[in-house]
Amino acid sequence: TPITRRFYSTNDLMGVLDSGDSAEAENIWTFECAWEVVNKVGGIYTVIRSKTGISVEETGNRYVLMGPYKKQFAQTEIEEFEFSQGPLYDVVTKLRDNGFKIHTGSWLVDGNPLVLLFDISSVSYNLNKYKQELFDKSGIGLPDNDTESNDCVLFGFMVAQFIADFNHFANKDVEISPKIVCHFHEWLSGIGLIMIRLWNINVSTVFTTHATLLGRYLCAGSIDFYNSLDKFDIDAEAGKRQIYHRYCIERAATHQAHIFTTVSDITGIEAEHLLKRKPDIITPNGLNVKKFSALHEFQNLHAVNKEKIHDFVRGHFHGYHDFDLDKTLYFFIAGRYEFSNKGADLFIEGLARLNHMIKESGSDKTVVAFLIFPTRTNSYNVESLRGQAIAKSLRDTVHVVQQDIGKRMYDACLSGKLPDSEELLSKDDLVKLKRCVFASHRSSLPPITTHNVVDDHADPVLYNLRRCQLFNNRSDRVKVIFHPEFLSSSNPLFGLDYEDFVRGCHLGVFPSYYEPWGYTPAECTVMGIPSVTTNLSGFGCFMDDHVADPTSYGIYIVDRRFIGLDDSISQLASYMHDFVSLNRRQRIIQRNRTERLSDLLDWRSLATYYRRARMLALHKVFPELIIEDENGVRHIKYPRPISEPPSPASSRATTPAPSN
Ligand code: U2F
Ligand code: UDP
Ligand code: G6P
Repeated sequence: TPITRRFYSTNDLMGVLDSGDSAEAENIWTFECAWEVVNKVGGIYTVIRSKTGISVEETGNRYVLMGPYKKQFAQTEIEEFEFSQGPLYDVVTKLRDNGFKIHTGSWLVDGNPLVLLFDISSVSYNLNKYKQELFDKSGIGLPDNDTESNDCVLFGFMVAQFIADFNHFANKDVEISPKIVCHFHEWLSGIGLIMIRLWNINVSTVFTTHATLLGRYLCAGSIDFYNSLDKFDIDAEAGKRQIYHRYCIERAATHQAHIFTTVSDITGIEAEHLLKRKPDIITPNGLNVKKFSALHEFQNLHAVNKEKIHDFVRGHFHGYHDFDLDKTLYFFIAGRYEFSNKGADLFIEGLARLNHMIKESGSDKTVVAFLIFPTRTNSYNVESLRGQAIAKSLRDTVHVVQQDIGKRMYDACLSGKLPDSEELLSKDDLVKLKRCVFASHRSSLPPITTHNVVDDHADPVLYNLRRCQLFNNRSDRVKVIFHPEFLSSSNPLFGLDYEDFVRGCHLGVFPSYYEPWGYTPAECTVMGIPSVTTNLSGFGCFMDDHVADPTSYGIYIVDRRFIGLDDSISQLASYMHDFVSLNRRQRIIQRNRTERLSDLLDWRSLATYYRRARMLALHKVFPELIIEDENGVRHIKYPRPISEPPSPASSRATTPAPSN
């Protein structure tokens, strides 16, 4: 089935396919500001970091990232240096003279973008003054006890002051006056945008939300969110949750921005109702596919990493290991621990039904399902560590015995005889092996979690696994393992990074209820691992829009919008069952197809929407960038091309080629 690319109509993108054009020639400066620049918190960090390569390619050395100074990240992630001349140098010097601490340099990621990190502690003595000004000019009052919001005020004022001064210095003694566009992400950076607008600084602004504050809070409760979107008493709901002031910042930034964007249509609808502005454009999240691309190697990588997961499973299920690893499939769910927002409730119910379905069908397959959500624990539990230790000791013993046998065979052959198979295994060896087999007997079932979870009885995953009676019994065809910690290669059980773990699995299952985008299924896709998503996730809707038959590409989209919960669970269970029914050859073919969708998720295709957002914002403030053709049709004037023509690689960058 051909991949359709409805998004990429030429008309839609008129004026923005300016790959390789020179921001320098038009004196266009792009500033991108987020609380998560060089500050790993959540998904926005992934957005900014994965995009740097293409952003620098597009805007050259006139692309500057702005974030808060966080020592632990800055020390390792940036190379500090001072600007030598030009408006950036002028502003930094002036602001430092006024007491601002600003770290400058480049981020050690693709493209090495220029970065400004603001040390908010250097202006903390101004907090009350800033808050008073914010209140006087916008009516937004912030309580004293919300440290996060107070930090945003300090950060926002520093950023706004920087941009105001930059606009001044960049305009001095230049032939072509500068056109500055500032892109802000999330409410946390919103004050910067609000102040720029309140001070009437002549720059273009873009604001992107990656979720709405209220949406996240409301969904975390048990509410029929999407059917009630138009009915919420927004102010009251925000007030009840003590986030009214944060909500005001988010809403003010949304309305003050020249161009407002969200990461998906579904979050766009949410924003329309909760923030009262329809996004001007949707800016979907991409990935740096180069980082993940393993050419045809990805199939081999799957096999290699699966072997490592096998090792873990051998240890974990020792004594109960009576299923065939060659007929075992690994499913997983992973992410921030928002139990129902991330759809862990659906997954567990779906697994219980799948267990029943596999038993009924008499299939010889086994599914091992991993649930990876960080929560509070008191380290690994003894049973899990013991399991791995037993498996290791058995492996070591077998290795020694194997060497002994080899030596005996060699000696026998040297003396001109064929070895006697009866004598190859000595009594000593037998004793060693018997000891291992005996040690691996266990009286309890293989544990359903690898850690001692704090408040074990109240933990939603454990509670629901028990409620659904998923206990890793021998008769269960679906086994479960809750790993309440993110994975890393120093993990004593798996010894695998998250990326390698994903590669070794067969299916990622992400049946989210609230998911503005959802990087986890997107990451699976570019690694060639099929995944389940929903029509309530930005990623799921995007795939549904762009791919003619997502299922055939290994993207299973569960309907959580138009059918009831029970039907959604049945649909999920039957998708998983369909997947279990595939044979190896079919799985390999499906992985190949999944991986083929990578281009769709590459920033090389999707950065186009960011550029369009910036261009639209620029045109609102700098109409001279718009030209009229002989028929009176208004076009966006492309910046002039840079001196060298773009190479084929970079022209592919932002001109999505038709797929057929
Ligand atoms: C959206 O995801 P975000 O990651 O931006 O979601 P937030 O709630 O804004 O930020 C993540 C929160 O989770 C916390 C962290 C933040 O408060 O302190 N956290 C944590 O406590 N421990 C961790 O290991 C990681 C995070 C959106 F929901 C996604 O669908 C989008 O894909 C994403 C990018 O657009 O934005
Ligand atoms: N992730 C990780 N280690 C893990 C599990 C997940 O680093 O063990 C990462 C994953 O690669 C993804 C992010 O966590 O980039 C989750 O992003 P997503 O957009 O799915 O959700 P968000 O947390 O942004 O709402
Ligand atoms: C990859 C490898 C094959 C292997 C297969 C296993 O395709 O290249 O050598 O047989 O994975 O696939 P499975 O879906 O059974 O893990």
